[in-house]
Amino acid sequence: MPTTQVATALKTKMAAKIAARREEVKKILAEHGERKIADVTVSQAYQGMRDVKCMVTETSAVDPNEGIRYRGFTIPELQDKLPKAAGGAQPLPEAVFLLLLTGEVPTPADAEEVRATWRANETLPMHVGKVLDAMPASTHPMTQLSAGILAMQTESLFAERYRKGMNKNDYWEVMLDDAMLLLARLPLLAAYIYRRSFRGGKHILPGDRALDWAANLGHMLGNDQPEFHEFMRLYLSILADHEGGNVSAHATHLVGSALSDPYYSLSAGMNGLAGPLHGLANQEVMRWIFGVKEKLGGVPTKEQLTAFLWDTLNKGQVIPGYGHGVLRVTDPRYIAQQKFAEEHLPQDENFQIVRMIFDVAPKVLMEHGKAKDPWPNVDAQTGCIFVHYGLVEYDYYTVLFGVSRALGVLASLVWDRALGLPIERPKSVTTEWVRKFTSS
Ligand code: CMX
Repeated sequence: MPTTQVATALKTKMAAKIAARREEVKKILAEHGERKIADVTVSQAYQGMRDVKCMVTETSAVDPNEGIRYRGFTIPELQDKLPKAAGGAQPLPEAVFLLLLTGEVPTPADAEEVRATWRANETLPMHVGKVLDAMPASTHPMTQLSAGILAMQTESLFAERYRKGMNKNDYWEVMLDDAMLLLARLPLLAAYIYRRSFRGGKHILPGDRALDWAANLGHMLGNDQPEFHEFMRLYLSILADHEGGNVSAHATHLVGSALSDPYYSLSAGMNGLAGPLHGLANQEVMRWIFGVKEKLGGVPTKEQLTAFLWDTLNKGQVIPGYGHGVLRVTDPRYIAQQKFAEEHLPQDENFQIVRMIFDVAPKVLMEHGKAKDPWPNVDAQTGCIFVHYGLVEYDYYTVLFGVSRALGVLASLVWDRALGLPIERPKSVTTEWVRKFTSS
């Protein structure tokens, strides 16, 4: 079994932060444990628990009018402050992981240590490929991702240590070991899925040991363009975390609360990400655009696009890439990708269409009058950029979303165990109960 000794300095730093936060939480609970932070209405109970403040996630927070902040930092601030690859302008996902874990902007040396650890531990157990190869190549890539992560559970240090008997104070440290190894393996798994599904099983070995995590994944997908590697760094950085209530984060956290190890927990989170109202929307955006182009035999006009949007709504379907459960503005993650596209692929035909959709879709959604947020979310912009770099198989996009999301949800799992958060068990009620309650 590989080791993660290089994470020793990180663990020492984390141990000090965890000790302080444990004390703080203990004090908060002793002094304010009975104070209310939310009341739950009947409609919230029936309608997705929107806005109910009922869990703690340390790594990030979303403001409806501003968007995501990782440990207090906006997306542009992350792009400005986090260490980058040599000659690059985008943050390194390695640095994002450290920031989410520690709350501190890491030094380039810190990010390099994580990069080297991940690259030194990139091995896919033999049986994982066999599990995937037993499935038809046409199996959806997200099914393969979830199954592949689950198949790797045989490697879980947490499960092994728990079975031998582990002090609960040690949970977080072993979670961190597992998270590091899982993240080291994830690009190999993701690339394996892509190459078996869309490139006839012609796999590409990991690249030069000096490559960073995102660039190496780009390489194993089959693209060595530096510009594509830069996009991979951006993409894998900005989708990592979106506070605790989104389906993938919440599912990972919930399953982890039963002390299921990170492999079980992340696999569960990926099943949630595979839903078309969540992460699968990025494939749906491109599928919708290709559908429009196919029907028209080319690029639509604004009027044609407006008609297609209405047609989608009138058929009782959603406009993929638009709307959000929390946000009420254009998603800053959309804007970050738009800026990248403006710089690197301004003339790209699909990018022009995405722009045109941005011009017309919010008006259509406002007129339609249902969506509380008529603005584009993170998934609206991604597909055209992937297509530009030759990644045309849109069914695959959510796998890359998943690789990124793993950074945030695994950092959160470490903190869940560090703070000793218990098994999650909210109370449900029946409609019968609601009827009695509302008639009293
Ligand atoms: N197209 C059509 N209708 C939409 C819509 C859209 N893009 N967004 C919301 N609506 C509708 C909802 O379906 C709902 O209709 P009903 O009242 O008939 O049920 C109504 O507007 C109110 O919904 P809401 O409160 O504004 O939105 P929710 O919090 O319920 O849902 C989301 C949020 C993201 C699921 C929704 O906006 C949607 O389906 N968007 C399209 C799919 C998408 O892009 N998802 C990706 C989100 C980002 C991510 O997680 O990756």
